[in-house]
This record gives sequence, C-alpha cells and structure tokens, in this order.
Amino acid sequence: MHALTHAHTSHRRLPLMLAGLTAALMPWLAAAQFTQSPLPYAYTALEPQIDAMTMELHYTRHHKAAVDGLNAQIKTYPELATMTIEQVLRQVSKYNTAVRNNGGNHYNHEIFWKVMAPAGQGGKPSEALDAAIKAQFGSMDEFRKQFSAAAMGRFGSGWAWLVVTPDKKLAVTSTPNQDNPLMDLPEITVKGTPILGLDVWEHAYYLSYQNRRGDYVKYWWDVVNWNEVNRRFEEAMR
Ligand code: MN3
Repeated sequence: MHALTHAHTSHRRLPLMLAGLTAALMPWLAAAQFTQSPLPYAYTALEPQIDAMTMELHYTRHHKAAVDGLNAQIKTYPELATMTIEQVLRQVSKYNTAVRNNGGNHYNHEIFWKVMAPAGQGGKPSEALDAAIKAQFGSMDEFRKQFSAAAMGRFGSGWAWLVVTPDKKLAVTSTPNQDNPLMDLPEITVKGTPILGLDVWEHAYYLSYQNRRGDYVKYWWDVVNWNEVNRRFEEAMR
C-alpha cells in the first residue's frame, strides 16, 4: 500500500486513489468463485433407483473436483471470476482444456441434481411441455425411447440431453465426456439449452448397476423431476 503513504499524496487525492484501488480490486472483492448448489435432497432420497453411496461420492468428490478445477483456472483467466458458468461455456473455445472439462462437468452436474427428485415427487410434464414433446417426437413414449437410445448409444462416458434449440424446438442429443450443448465447439452438432440431462459415466451407476447401463437408464425415469424440467422449458422458450 506504499502509494497511499507516499510523501506527496495530498489528502484531497486520497479518496480518488482509494476509489481507483477498490475498482481495480473489484473482481477479487466480488469473490466470484464457482460453487456447488446444495443438493436439493438427502443422499438417500433417490433410493432405490440411485443408492446413497453413489450420490455422496458423485456430489462430494466428482462434482466438487470439477468446481475446484474450474476455480483454479481463475488464476489463468481472471475474467472467469465475473462470468456465469453459462457465459463461460458459450465461449469455451477461447479457453484451455481444463476450463472446458471442469466447466462442462460443473454445469452438467448442476443440472443433473436438479432434474431429479425422489420417486413420486417429480410431478409430470406440463401441458406446454407435453404438447411440445408430442409435436416433436410423436408421443411421450417415443421421446423416452429416443432419449434412452441416446444414453445407451453414447460410447464410453458422456451425457444424454433434451434441449431447446435456438429455433425453439426440442431435440434429443448426447455429448461425450464433459461436453454439453451450450459449448461453441464445432463437434457439438446439436446446440441448445439443456432442460433435461442424464449422466451416463460409470461413476453415476456402477455401485448399484455395475455394467448394466440399460437398467440404470430405465429406472432413472422414475426419479426425473418434471417440475424442474417444466421450469427450464418455460425459461428456454422465452
Ligand atoms: Mn458425473
């Protein structure tokens, strides 16, 4: 702080200098760090479809590691501290692999926790969403079939998505690893705002289902939180 005690700093200039210093420090004072939203239910809440140990490890280790990894990149890219995760991902091609991987992983899990609820508590698709699904896929059954096929067809690790595309249509897609449909990358062929996402990494299901991804996907439908999907749909359609 030697500038503030410098011999020829008049006390008339001091307030101005303090204001300038505060402005320069704002990005750090704003303490923008990416954080995990609290899990909206207990680790046990999705049993038996998803076991408590899987939920706890997934939330406290896998997701947390992504948040820590993303925050570590603020040193390299200070502007990240003033951006939302959505803003980061929409221009992720400007950043390094660590931002892509950890940023994608953070965003994807934030959605995943929220679009699930204990069986019987997730409501059902709203009239508007139901109509849009029928218009796009023919029926709810056909939509579920296509979404499940996207989840099953993703080789290795990745995600299945229901998105609202820029022209306000629904689409089912899947992405590898930590990628998602918000990312401005040429290999993301279906871009849009995710309103439902399913994690098909083995860490999401291996303890209960071992290699049986098909069973995991089948029972996962029981814990979909349609109330949240409806809310995301409305927001994306605005
Ligand atoms: Mn995961």
